[in-house]
Amino acid sequence: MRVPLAALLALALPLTAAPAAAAPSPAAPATTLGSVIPAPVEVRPGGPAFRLTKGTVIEAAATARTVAQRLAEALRPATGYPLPIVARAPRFTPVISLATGAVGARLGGEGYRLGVRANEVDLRANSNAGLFAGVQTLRQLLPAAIDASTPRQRRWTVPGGDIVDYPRFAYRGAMLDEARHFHSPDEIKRYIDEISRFKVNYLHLHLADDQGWRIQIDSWPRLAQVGGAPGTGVDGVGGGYLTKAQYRDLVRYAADRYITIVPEIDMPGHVNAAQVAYPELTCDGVAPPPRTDTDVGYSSLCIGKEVTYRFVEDVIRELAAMTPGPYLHIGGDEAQATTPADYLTFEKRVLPLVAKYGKTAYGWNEIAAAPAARKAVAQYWGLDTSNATLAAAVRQGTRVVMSPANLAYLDQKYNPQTPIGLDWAGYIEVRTAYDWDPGTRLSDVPAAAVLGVEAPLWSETLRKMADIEFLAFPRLAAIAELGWSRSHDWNSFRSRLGAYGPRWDAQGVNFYRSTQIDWVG
Ligand code: IFG
Repeated sequence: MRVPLAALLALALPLTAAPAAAAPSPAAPATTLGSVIPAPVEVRPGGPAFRLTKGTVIEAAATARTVAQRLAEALRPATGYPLPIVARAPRFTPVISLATGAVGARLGGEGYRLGVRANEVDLRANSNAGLFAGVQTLRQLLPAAIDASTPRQRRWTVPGGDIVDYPRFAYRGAMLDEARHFHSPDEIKRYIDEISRFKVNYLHLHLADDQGWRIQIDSWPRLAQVGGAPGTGVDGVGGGYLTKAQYRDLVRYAADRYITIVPEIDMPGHVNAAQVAYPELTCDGVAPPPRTDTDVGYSSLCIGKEVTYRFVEDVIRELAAMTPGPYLHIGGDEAQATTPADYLTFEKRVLPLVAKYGKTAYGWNEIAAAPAARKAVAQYWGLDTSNATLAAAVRQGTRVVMSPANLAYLDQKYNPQTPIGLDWAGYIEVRTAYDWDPGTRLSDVPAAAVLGVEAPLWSETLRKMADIEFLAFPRLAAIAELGWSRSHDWNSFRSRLGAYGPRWDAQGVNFYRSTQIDWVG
């Protein structure tokens, strides 16, 4: 029986015209291209959505493989898809392509270009750090359920269009106080995972204080053995310390997420734990009683004794040897038990020791009084909008990281009803944490001298991971936007934050549902 040609052509056409497995047109994407925290520089929505399917591959050159691994780890649990990482995707295969190359000097080392098409997500950057930043954005463009830890049956769409993005400030930090309460390496790693989503790139660890010493130092072994013993946290809980192996593992874990660790040993004040372990570090040679209360400003190294400087140099040397990052933080705050003249003597001898071991000195803004601080970074934690001593040091070359305690201290309560946290700097709701500019906060410090911003989380009232998360989120997201984005719009931020809530729910993050935000879901 002859089949009319027209009938044959009608049969043949669909087989030849359609590309392989053209996906049915996906439902409207669950997110919009601009709903990203921190806000990207340029967002141009348009074109068809990309749909992640079990056939999707991740294409990455060998040099971008570690970032591709991070992406695969992020997408596999909730999708259950294999998402193989390949050097070259087969033709007509839905692909997420990661590649470094010259994508424009204005993007710098952390910027990226993200293009979303029907069958391809194209992520380009000058370096892997930029690709990693782009991956964090891509994660937020997928439905919130992508952060679930077990497979969900749903469409995984990414809205079509283009994003070009790069940071305002080079230093976008978080700080975790390990001394008042010791948080385990796994808790620190979880915090690293969570802050890396907001393109934070420094994690400052406060490793010693009056209550406890939290890092192994071989040349002074009793520091960790005694200062890190059980019962050395506030209220006698939260003892412990990081071995060098654990510290190095954290440095690597953070680096794999493009976060640099900044260790801090606070001196010449906040040293009671060191003096309990080594009484020779006091002026009278008598060990002070261990302290588990939350007073500050009562301890000081003995500025006139040479053993003090052997101790300081040994600690700096060992910290520098296990810290690839550029900064060593030597504290310098609340040295009420050190005379002003002794403080200057101490900083004059100690600040140059940091440089001797190849690092840039970093300290709380009180160090600005010392002439040697002109090559250092000062972390401003004051409540005021000017600081003459810091401004004078800046004129000599000091650079500044902004951590105003009344705006960026995540250990401050949200409001009087907040069950944990402190309130000496005032209540900090989400909008308070968002509505300021790190570049102009200090009227006598020019924006050009500001390296960036950091959100400290002191741990006097923290006991577990849920406490860290409750105080850190959502305000860390606000500070992270101040560090990364040039745009600043509270209504836009509060809307994007409301849409972010389901992601913290999907991750099991114990965030604070501020009444200032319309939380989705
Ligand atoms: N100030 C102290 C911290 C901590 C903090 C709690 C600085 C630089 C109050 N110093 O902040 O040790 O106790 O909010």
